Amino acid sequence: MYQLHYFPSNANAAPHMVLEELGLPYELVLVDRTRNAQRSDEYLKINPNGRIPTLVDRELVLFEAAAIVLHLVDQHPDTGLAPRVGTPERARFYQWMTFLTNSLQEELMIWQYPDRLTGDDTDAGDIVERGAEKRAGAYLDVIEQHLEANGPLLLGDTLSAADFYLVMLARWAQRMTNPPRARRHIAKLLDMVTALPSVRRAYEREGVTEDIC
Ligand SMILES: N[C@@H](CCC(=O)N[C@@H](CS)C(=O)NCC(=O)O)C(=O)O
Repeated sequence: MYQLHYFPSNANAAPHMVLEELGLPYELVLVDRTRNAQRSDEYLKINPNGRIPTLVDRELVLFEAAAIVLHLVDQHPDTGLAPRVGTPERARFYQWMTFLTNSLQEELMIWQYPDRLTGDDTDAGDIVERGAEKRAGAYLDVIEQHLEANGPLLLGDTLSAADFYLVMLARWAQRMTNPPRARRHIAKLLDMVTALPSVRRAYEREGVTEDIC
């Protein structure tokens, strides 16, 4: 039985959708951010960054949402949420996973929490509007162009864990001036993926019932 340490709609959402889609047995453990539980001594023992999520898989304790997603799909290679290792399709899967987690996710973190960069006494407005939001928007445009040419999903007609990752990030980005959903092909992907029972169940179990993305 897997244990996923989570807080509603945090970076646990994509691993959670994968657990649901694969039909794996798991237990959710709330890390109560309203009480700063992510910085408690107990939690820091399993995630020294004080960040959510963490997956416990028997002796294996794993942080970083993307690593958790990759571990889950690797453990269940026949379920089709990632192409076979060594194929060009697998390489593209790595490309999109890395782009989402390394580029888009990081930019959205700066957009959401600019004060963490500036400190208290600097106006964070410029960082958000001219910096992070603009760069995140450019990354979303790259995804949109790719989907227009090669969609409807990131790997064409084949659902992969990378699509779940995009759904998670799109929810975070809903308040952008030009949010992900404003792009036609991304909106289509979001509609397709959020219609899946696994995605609905994952968000419902986290207590998220509205505006999935
Ligand atoms: N790169 C990490 C980022 C995780 C992350 O920043 N999680 C946020 C919630 S989405 C968090 O734990 N924030 C709590 C904090 O910063 O104190 C991952 O993907 O797992």
